[in-house]
Amino acid sequence: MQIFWDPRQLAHAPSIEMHNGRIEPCSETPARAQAILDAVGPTELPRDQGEDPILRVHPRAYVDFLKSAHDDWCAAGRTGDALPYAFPAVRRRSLSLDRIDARLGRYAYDTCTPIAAGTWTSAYWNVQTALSALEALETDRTAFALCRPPGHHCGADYMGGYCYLNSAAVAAEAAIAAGRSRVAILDIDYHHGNGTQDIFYARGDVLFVSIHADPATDYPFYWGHPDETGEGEGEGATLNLPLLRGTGLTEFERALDQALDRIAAFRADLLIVSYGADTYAHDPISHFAIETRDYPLLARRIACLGLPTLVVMEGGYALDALGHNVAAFLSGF
Ligand code: OKP
Ligand code: ZN
Repeated sequence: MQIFWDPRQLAHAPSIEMHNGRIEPCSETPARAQAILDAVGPTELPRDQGEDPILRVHPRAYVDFLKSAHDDWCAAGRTGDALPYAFPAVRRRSLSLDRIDARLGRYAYDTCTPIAAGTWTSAYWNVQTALSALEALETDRTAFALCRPPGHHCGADYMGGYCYLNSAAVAAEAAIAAGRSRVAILDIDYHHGNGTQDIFYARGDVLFVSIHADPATDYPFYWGHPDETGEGEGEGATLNLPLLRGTGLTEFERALDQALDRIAAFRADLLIVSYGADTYAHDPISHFAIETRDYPLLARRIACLGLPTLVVMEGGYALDALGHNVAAFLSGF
């Protein structure tokens, strides 16, 4: 299986995030990518397809914000990572404000998502990595995009949950632009992929199915509930399968079978898997009980769909096991 990765994805090296109201070291670090690289073997560089594919998902104003936010933060006399602290939750209207603090709050929904000097560079190459892995499906059945930082929490015009550009969504749109007509996205990160869900919520040609920790107890709380089923043309094209903390292989497989049944019924011509290894039993920020030996079993079930499959990396924070978990998952295809 071809694996795509660009070393410029290491440029994003934030040092802090807010967690439970306290400033803590950021969990989403370059070391994550290094751990995966050490375990999966040789990788290929992506081809640069420019900003056009990104702009099919993310508006120009948001892209420009991401590009300049850290410089604007420094120009305002700040040091370190840029973080938002004020959000337009009340009587939202489209104001165009210059002040960096106002723009950070406008384009974010949480305080876990710092902008450091290399954030744009990494997010940009992380999307190119996904796009090149998608192209590899012209000759191969499966391809892996070692995306980092992750993407599934960010929507069209907001960042959140360590995510800045949504690689799975950009890849889905690129596939449709290249002639695919029905794309299924299966999100099996521990956390609900609220950004991806939001981007395709009203779309009937992109099915979004997610297995994740119940948002009643876990981030991102406000999305990922079973009554979110899509709207308009997209009614019925969103399926959320939340699971309790402590879920292990048996329960996870039961949900996965439900997810795969729905994908088969949708008659997708492409599958994108948003894969998070934070379902791992010993993940430091998550609470499922999947073991390394379980990942090939999950992948094998997914492979049984017989669809061209792009696997995009999302979360996974147990640095000592992350590489083994990713390699184990890929070995099942
Ligand atoms: C991103 B992905 C822990 C804060 C947790 C953010 C979780 C984002 C997960 N210090 N809040 O889905 O793995
Ligand atoms: Zn996650």
